[in-house]
Amino acid sequence: MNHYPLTEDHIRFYEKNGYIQLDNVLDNSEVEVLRKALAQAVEDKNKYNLNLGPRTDESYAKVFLQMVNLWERYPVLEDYVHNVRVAEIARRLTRSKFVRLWHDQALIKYPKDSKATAWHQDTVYWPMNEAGGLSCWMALDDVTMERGCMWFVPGSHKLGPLPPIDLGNVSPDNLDAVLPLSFKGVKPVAVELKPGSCTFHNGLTFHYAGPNVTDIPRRAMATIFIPAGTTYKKHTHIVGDRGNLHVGEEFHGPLFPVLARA
Ligand SMILES: O=C(O)CCC(=O)C(=O)O
Repeated sequence: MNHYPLTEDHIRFYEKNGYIQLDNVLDNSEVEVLRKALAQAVEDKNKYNLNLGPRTDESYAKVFLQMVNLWERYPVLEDYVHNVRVAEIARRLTRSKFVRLWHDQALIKYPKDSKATAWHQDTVYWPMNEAGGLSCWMALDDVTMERGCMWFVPGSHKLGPLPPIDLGNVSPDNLDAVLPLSFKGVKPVAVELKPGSCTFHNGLTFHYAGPNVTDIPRRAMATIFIPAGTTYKKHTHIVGDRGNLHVGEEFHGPLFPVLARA
């Protein structure tokens, strides 16, 4: 497996802005494998109750189809979470000895009756004492603004954790409602991606995705990584309370495998 040519400048950009765009991380054949696996998961979603949307809130279903921990069911997606080229980027961006998997998720924003993903930080929904977790959001389609690309507020990870937002019940575009005054002048950045290109974002960085107003679905496969030293805190989360961890204990065990190590 050849490593992605990540430079010290990339790492510094990530540290300063809380996100980074990296192009051509996967090639066409790797993207095609993921598309096929997602198509299978979509077909299986009722059989295995994979879609988190209806389980949380009806309005959520228009935001996206969200299927988590697919790596446990589909060997091809297990291979993908272990893709060292991707995981090694996460390890180096966090300057960590190793990174573990927190969970994966397929995020498919269907066209037409589509809602935006509201501005939010991720970390505030996660059962962890430390910040530092980050997501790789891999585009499997041409993801333009019209198709619901991701937007980030540069530097907003430096705000630290703010009170969580009720994602089903907010006006999704209202960035002013979620950012403190000190950030009012900071312009969000839209990141359009080609298939196989991705963003990595810090779990504290405010991000958003617009509705999909095109005719085809927007498919993304996200992997969430946690750096060495991340410890467990009791907190309700969509993936459930997994791994029998004690409060304050470092994440470990087969549900949170190490994916890259220095
Ligand atoms: O895919 C989206 O619309 C939003 C994804 C997101 O919030 C995330 O990956 O943290």
